[in-house]
Amino acid sequence: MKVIGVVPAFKEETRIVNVLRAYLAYFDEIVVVDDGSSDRTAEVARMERVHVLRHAINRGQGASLRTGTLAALKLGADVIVHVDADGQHDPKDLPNLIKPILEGQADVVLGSRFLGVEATGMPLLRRCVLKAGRWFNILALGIPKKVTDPQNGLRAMTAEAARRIDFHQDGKAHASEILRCVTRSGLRWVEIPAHIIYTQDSLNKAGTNRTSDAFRIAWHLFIGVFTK
Ligand SMILES: Nc1nc2c(ncn2[C@@H]2O[C@H](COP(=O)(O)OP(=O)(O)OP(=O)(O)O)[C@@H](O)[C@H]2O)c(=O)[nH]1
Ligand SMILES: [Mg+2]
Repeated sequence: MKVIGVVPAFKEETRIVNVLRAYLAYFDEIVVVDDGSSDRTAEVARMERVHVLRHAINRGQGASLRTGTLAALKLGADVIVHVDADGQHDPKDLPNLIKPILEGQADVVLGSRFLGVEATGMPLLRRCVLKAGRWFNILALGIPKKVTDPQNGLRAMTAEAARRIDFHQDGKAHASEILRCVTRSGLRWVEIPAHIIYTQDSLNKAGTNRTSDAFRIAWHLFIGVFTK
């Protein structure tokens, strides 16, 4: 089984090298998608044993994952893993994430920070926004209650599932759109506990971490998914 990691990256020049080095132990190949960063994200990533693709302009995490997933399929992946470039995921969770697929028990495996493992350093406000977001997903999008962490960026899928998951959101609303597709498509899915680490660095990242993100995501879902 060829397992390929897809790593979307936007302005991650100071973080991505260590992150990729840690991931390399778990993946056969890695596709990094530099999302039009103005810093040296692509250059530093290219020095590692990974494929680096680059968007000419910033298109968003969802668009980066779409680009990377298509590339992984072309590279012959049997299993594709979406995982962030900023060091918030714990690479040690990757074997557990991939295992249900390798054992033929699931087509899609979703990481959750709310399944018994305590997130490190998660601010209370972030926890509240994520919990409220979960109810938005349940009530407005019909995502099953069993999904505890709709906004988690850690997921693994078979190549067949990746071909079937048809998502169009370019920004962070892609996570809900993917979930909606997975839970309606007859794909076998499971959530597993996954660590998330919040550091001052991750919380300070420019252009992220705002509660207004949550409203933007809800709006994008409303116009892009809800009304479809
Ligand atoms: N913010 C942001 N991230 C992007 C974009 N394109 C790709 N990414 C990458 O997508 C991943 C997730 O982005 P983050 O901003 O860390 O989002 P998050 O982890 O869901 O939220 P935080 O808990 O606030 O860190 C990271 O690896 C980013 O580098 C983009 O346009 N904006
Ligand atoms: Mg992050």
